[in-house]
Amino acid sequence: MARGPLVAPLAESLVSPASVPPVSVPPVGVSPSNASPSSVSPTRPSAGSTPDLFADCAPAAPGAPLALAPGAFVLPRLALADAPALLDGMHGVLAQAPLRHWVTPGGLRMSVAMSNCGALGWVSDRTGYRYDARDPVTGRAWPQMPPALRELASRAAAAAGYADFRPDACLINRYEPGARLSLHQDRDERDLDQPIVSVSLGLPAMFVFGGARRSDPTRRVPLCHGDGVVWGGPSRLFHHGVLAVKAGEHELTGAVRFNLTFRVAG
Ligand code: MD3
Ligand code: FE
Repeated sequence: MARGPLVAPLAESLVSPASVPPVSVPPVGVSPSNASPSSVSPTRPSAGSTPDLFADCAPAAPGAPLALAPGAFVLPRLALADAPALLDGMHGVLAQAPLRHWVTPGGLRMSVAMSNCGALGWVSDRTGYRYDARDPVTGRAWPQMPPALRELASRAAAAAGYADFRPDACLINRYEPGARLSLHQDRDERDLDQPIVSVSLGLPAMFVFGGARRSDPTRRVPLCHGDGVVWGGPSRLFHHGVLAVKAGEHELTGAVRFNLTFRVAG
């Protein structure tokens, strides 16, 4: 992914391709893929307010898919029942490929700690961002993607209309309190017609979601423990980020938030 600079540029410089192919399979069981943002639900108006993320996350059961933007669907609490198995699988990966703070090409240490599983992993250093078959820290191939993770990703993609999602990369992000991800696009994957699936676990976070241009207006969407999101079609290249995670305690993850993103990278 081509992460944006940690300090936003003064002028708009990034513009996505003029046309992004629409998703090839229309989402089933959800609003039309061109649903307007107003079909997004019950996020409270965030401008000027101090959202209580824990209150936003109160419904502790899976809910109907919400159209977030063209091609983007939130799957509320999709992974709730599978969360313990997902965390088990993730911790197995982290025992082989420990979390680390990458350095950006600009020389800044990322506040989010990362690792990967699957054939390819997202890495960053002073030379740039890339997908790599090896973990630069251990020199070994990334651990295999645990079946529980792969299956959840495929179930999420299917729920948003993508029938044969076969990710070859899973990026593991760990947010300690204060960690954040500045506005960026994910565009280092080879086939941008393939969606990205994300699963959030543990502490809640406020996700920031913009548009094709860095200067487009943004909206805030709380992401809760167990939430799945699928980003495809026109929204695949939309700018997005995560506000600083607030301190808290989650019964399964303790004082941190994890986010898993599943990608077809190679
Ligand atoms: C929208 N991670 O790893 S997941 C990332 O919560 C990343 O850790 C965030 O952004 C996190 O690159 C957000 C949601 C997400 C992932 C990929 C996207 C949203 C996206 C790609 C395109 C558009
Ligand atoms: Fe991203």
